[in-house]
Amino acid sequence: MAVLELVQGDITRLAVDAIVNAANSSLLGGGGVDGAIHRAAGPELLAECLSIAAQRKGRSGGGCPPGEAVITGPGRLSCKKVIHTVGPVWHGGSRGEADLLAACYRNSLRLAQEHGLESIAFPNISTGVYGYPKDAAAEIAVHTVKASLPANPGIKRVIFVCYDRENYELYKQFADLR
Ligand code: AR6
Repeated sequence: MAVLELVQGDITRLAVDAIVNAANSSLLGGGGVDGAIHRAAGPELLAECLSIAAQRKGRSGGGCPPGEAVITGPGRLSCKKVIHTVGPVWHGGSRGEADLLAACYRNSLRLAQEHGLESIAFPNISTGVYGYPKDAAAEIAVHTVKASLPANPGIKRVIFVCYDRENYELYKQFADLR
């Protein structure tokens, strides 16, 4: 079974196989963790995202609809791959936000498994600009990852990376994170 870890800090600094980006449907970058990842990765990452967005143009939801995930190379980052997933915008909870957020974690893990990536770092998807309540998002993140591990046996380490103190304190309440 994979080890679940908790870290407070900047996800771009982590030595892992896969870094997950909380992107938007255009895949063309933005603020928050998306901005930090693109700044650290450089223009090669944006070029790859542009090409994926162009290939997927015309599908509903644009380059990457909420809940789905795509994978690129790392640009200048030291990881092997970046997995870009799009979290739901919080609208009060009645628009399928919980299912979409869970799908982000599930689809990211599936892509990591398919690409032979053994360690994966997640930011707290949707809890910044997209306004998802942090406590509910933490619960979904930890629960979904645990439930998805048996189907993805190649994954040995999952790291939850909390940038802000509030998220870090919330995740600390899960006794099985180390
Ligand atoms: N490392 C780890 N986590 C970070 C970092 C970092 N360097 N910087 C911020 N966070 P957000 P969202 C945390 O807003 O809510 C973008 O513009 C932050 O504290 O990045 O999914 C995209 O392009 C927060 O807990 O993502 C989309 O348009 C978490 O990352 C939109 O924001 C997520 O915050 C996506 O919104």
